[in-house]
Amino acid sequence: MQQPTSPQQSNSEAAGCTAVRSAHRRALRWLTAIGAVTLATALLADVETAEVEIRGSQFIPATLTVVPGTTVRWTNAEKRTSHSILFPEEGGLESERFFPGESWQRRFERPGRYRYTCGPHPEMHGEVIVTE
Ligand SMILES: [Cu+2]
Repeated sequence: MQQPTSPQQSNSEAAGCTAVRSAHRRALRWLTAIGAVTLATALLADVETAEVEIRGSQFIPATLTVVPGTTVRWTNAEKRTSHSILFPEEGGLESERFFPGESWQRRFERPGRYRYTCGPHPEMHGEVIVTE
């Protein structure tokens, strides 16, 4: 076995330095990837969920326009009144009654106009418009 000569030592120091640099590059790639995933998740969350608040026996906003694939979430922001979401034009599809602080959601896949009301309060009206 030969002892390493001094040029070889210098090579291995250079290799060590390269290893540190590539570790930094790997870490940077990871951070970039994590950042991209976080950003994409935030953007998707914005695109995919739309909120309607129920307050004072009104749907706010009463008309909501969304893109296909959006989930609409209705949240009951009343003090003590329960409500439901009823779609009379779809065979009376209706949510359960939900109470203050609770919510109900439905995903809309197909373009169209979805008028709805509230089971116990037929004077309440709202609509979801799903664009093409
Ligand atoms: Cu109601």
